[in-house]
Amino acid sequence: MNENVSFYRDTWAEINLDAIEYNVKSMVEHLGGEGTVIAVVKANAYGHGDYEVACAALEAGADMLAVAFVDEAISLREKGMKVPILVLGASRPEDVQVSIDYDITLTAISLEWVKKAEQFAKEGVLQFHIKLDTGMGRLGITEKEELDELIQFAADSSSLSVRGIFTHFAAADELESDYTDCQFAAFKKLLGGISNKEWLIHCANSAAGLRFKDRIFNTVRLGIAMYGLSPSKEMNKELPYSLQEALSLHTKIVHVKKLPKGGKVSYGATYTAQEDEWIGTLPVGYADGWLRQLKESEVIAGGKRVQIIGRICMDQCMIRLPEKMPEGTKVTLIGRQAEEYIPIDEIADRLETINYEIPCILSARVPRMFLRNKSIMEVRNPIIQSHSASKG
Ligand code: PMH
Repeated sequence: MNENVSFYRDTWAEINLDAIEYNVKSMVEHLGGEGTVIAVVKANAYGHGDYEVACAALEAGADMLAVAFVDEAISLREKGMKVPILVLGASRPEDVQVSIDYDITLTAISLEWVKKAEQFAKEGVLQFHIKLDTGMGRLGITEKEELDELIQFAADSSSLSVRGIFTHFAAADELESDYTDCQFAAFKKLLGGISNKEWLIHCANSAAGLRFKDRIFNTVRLGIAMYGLSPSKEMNKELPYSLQEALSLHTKIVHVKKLPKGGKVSYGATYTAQEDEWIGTLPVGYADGWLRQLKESEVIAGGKRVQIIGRICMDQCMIRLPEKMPEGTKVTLIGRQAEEYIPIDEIADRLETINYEIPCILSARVPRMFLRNKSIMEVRNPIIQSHSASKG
């Protein structure tokens, strides 16, 4: 490991910032002037690393960021982020003043919320976008009357400023569904009569941005496709440009031993060697997000696919080696090694979930290494609070 790198274990995630840039640029080019890009970097940029991903996305042409919670927006501001940040989730009206202080744009989910928010805006002006619920059934206004009253209330207030209006699609990644058409129609109907040219009007997530570029209004809220993952498996067949997966996960064999025929491995002693076998121990386990259901899944060691055997422990798991391999051999759990490739979708399939969940569940204990031009630009290791730049 590079001696400047600030972590002290042999498990790390690599985030290829060139891939993030490529994915954002591709969307910007795909839209071709039809709209701009808001980079969705909530949940620590879907587990990738919020600040570094945000910088790469902005360099590639995104002009705004979106997160889920005020804490996430403050965290970005504290790291020096200056561009507009939209909080997509429902914020507490009590947190309006801190949001004004940090120049954070909130989401108004109802007239009642706006009235309460105004009471907490003691100094300065709260900027917000209005959320419309057109069929997601999660947050937002459904009735035109409430929307009109909200807009009037904000116009009459010196401490409130509407900056945009948006909705969210529930099924834009489903090729056979016409649900998005219904949501588009409901959105347009609610927008009817709104003519404020300064507002950002937006509805598209990655799936809608990729599929319906002529119907995105002003901007796309780009999440999963920025990380190089397809919004759904079926969309893989119809992508307007190829995506580059940004995250890979690696570890190293820390111990190698010969297990005699009949020998057992891990908790419950559930694995029995069928013959004399070489076993490698990896310093990665379920506390890192490498969940127990991944038992018997494959990883790449020495360029070959090998199998995890026995139960995955909190901090470690074991693999069966085709032959003796040296301790320190690099093992890839997600990504490419030699001719082999384990995409995030493969892990998602194993866990019977969607690709979104996989990078999100990699815990803070896994250091994130940020790469540009294949060399290390920075390492983030929250558990020892280091945020130091180190040139690789
Ligand atoms: N806008 C909102 C309001 C979102 O909640 C999300 C993702 C996005 C945009 C980006 O979507 P994309 O990643 O499909 O491009 N939200 C979620 C969610 O709540 N669960 O999974 C993804």
